[in-house]
Amino acid sequence: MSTPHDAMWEKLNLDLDAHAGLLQVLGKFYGDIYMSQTGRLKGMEYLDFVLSEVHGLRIKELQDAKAQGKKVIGTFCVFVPEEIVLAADGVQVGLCAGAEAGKDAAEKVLPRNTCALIKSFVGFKLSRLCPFIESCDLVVGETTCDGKKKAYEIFADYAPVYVMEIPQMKNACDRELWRAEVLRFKDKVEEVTGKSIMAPRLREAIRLVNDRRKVLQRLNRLRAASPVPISGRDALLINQISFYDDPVRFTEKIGHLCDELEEQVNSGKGIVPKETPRLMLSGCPMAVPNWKLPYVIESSGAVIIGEESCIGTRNIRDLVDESGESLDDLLNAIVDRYMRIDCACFTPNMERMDNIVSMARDLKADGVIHYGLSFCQPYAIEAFKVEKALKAADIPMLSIETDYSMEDVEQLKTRVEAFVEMVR
Ligand code: BJ8
Repeated sequence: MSTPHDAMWEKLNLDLDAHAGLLQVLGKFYGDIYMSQTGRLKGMEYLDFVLSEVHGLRIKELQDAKAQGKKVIGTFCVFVPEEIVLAADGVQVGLCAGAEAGKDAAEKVLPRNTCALIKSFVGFKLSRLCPFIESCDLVVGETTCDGKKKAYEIFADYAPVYVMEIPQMKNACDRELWRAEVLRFKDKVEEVTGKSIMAPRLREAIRLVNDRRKVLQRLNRLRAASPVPISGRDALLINQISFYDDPVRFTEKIGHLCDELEEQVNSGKGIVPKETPRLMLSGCPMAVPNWKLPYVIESSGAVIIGEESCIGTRNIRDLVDESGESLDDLLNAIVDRYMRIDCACFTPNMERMDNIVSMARDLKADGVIHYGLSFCQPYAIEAFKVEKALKAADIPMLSIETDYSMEDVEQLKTRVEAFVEMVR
């Protein structure tokens, strides 16, 4: 069936048949997981619309921006400072992919035992399925885990790739390395966009990204209420869309949604009964359309009340200091804020343990489900320390490793149901 966006997708060199198949599967999946929920907030209609047009109207907006001379910069990691891209009048989009489509193509150039997230973005590119990747003037990788680091070498044969070096420790010399990388990135962004980054624009960009973080912080605070006012699936979707949508519009829409949520909380209304077990997710990021585990959890009699992940709290916990006068002050504030990210790629990474325990307590979680993508060593190994920290705080944890396939859904359901019964 043809759509109004076919000509645009053809121009972007997508494989139209395979892409139509992907959209069809995605639509069905979304219907089953999202539209089957009852009592959703009115504000979620905006998110439903954005998702339905994620490859359509949003891509058209990117093409329009490009026609006006703006550059589109794609990223895979929350370490890439969006403030710098926005200050150079660019548009930043998240490229992490959460679907299996393209897996066969990816496995021709990557080992099979590579994490699903990496296979997904490589597969999307090789199979010409992602209009975001095809819209990018620059794709920014980073040296976080070994899998990603080496995959970018392969990805670079197909797209304009630039890689940022991320320190693995947090000593003074690591901060220096990171500062040098932020400055090198600024130079690269200036080269690609043809714009010089000045203090006033950078301050404005810092405020804009902070405002988006603040509205998501507000959403998280509202989720601490009992009964829980919004499903974990909907909250995850909001976080996922924050990586694609126009930041100003997104912040405004989520602000309205939070107003609605606040009314629900004040009137004691919830999406589920008060006694429903409250679970927190922790671990690897869940990129669109990776909704499998949240669906399994919320159809097993529990509700998700927070995500300790990069598509969740890790991306919004810390703000950049806006008070700097000079360009140097502002860049240093960016360096310091991003150095606080507690990704499992760091060693040691004790602040993550502290953050998980305090988040679980603040949200009054009855238990934590640690989610690791199969073959992700940083998170799989760190799961043992997370369990120990939670045990000391008397919070039960279930560790799950899975990928994007649907083969293990029944098995996951059995394990999650048993855990829900245990914490109930
Ligand atoms: S800051 S979590 S977004 S690196 S799941 S590809 S770690 S093998 S995604 Fe991440 Fe940045 Fe860290 Fe966040 Fe590797 Fe693990 Fe795969 Fe991963």
